[in-house]
Amino acid sequence: TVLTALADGVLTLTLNRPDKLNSFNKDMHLALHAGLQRAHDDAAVRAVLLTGAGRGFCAGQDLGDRDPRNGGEAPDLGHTLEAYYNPSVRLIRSLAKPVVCAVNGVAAGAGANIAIACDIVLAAKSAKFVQAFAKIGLVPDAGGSWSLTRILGEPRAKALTLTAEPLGAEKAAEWGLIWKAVEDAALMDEATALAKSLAAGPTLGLGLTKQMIQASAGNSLEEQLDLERDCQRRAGHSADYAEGVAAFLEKRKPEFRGQ
Ligand code: LHQ
Repeated sequence: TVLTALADGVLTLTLNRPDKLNSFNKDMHLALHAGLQRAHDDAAVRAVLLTGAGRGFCAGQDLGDRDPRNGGEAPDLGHTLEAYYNPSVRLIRSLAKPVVCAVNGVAAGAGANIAIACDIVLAAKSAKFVQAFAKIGLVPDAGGSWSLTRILGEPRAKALTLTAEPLGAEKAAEWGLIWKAVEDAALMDEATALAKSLAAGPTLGLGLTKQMIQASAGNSLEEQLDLERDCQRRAGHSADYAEGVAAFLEKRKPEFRGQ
């Protein structure tokens, strides 16, 4: 349900239930957790590329998987979030390595919000982001109520989630929700090249940079200045810093080893 491939330091995770627009069932959740956990544990992984197989990126929860019309006790969706969606968001945000997301087609419900949780999001121009929850009587999840509000502000976050109106990739880029909208045919090449170049970067410093930017939302300027001091101290002791400066002075390309 998730294809995994490691090349050039990039762990590519491809959501792979294309006939269901890569909507989540339990297997796909567990496979995504395993892939992201590997990215945490394996030093050979220096960047992650998340994408979807077929014409969609991810349509959120597989609505056929736990059809409430089937009777029995209503499933506890709070448990579904705690056991399956929240760990994915936490694994992406806490990973001290860059996560690139290539949104190859529609991203709906939790699928949209998992994309937005990634560090750099590229989307095919034909892709759409749909906060589909209101259409089925649910509320935004997978961190969407937090990230949409922080990125877009209340007016746009509320309009998107209350109306479930699709947001096209180009508008999403214009609004700053994603990094770039690219021609459909160029998406995978561009996203792979970006992930590769990040994987060849100073991984320790990139990981600290990611954590600092994420921490800033809850910090005062004073706290953030302290955090910058502490992180710069760590980066300043890294082999990649020594290499970066040496390469600059020797007018050559640095060879970062991620340490
Ligand atoms: C699907 C799905 C899908 C199954 C398309 N499931 N088959 C958390 C906690 C626990 C439970 C509940 O949820 C959550 C978080 C959530 O993510 S809630 C939001 C769940 N997602 C949605 O409500 C989105 C539902 N899908 C759609 O609105 C549309 O399919 C979108 C806008 C994604 C794409 O529209 P189209 O491009 O027109 O494609 P389509 O609707 O024709 O879908 C293609 C096929 O994929 C189709 O199957 P079929 O056999 O007819 O070809 C759909 O039934 C299937 N599919 N989404 N979530």
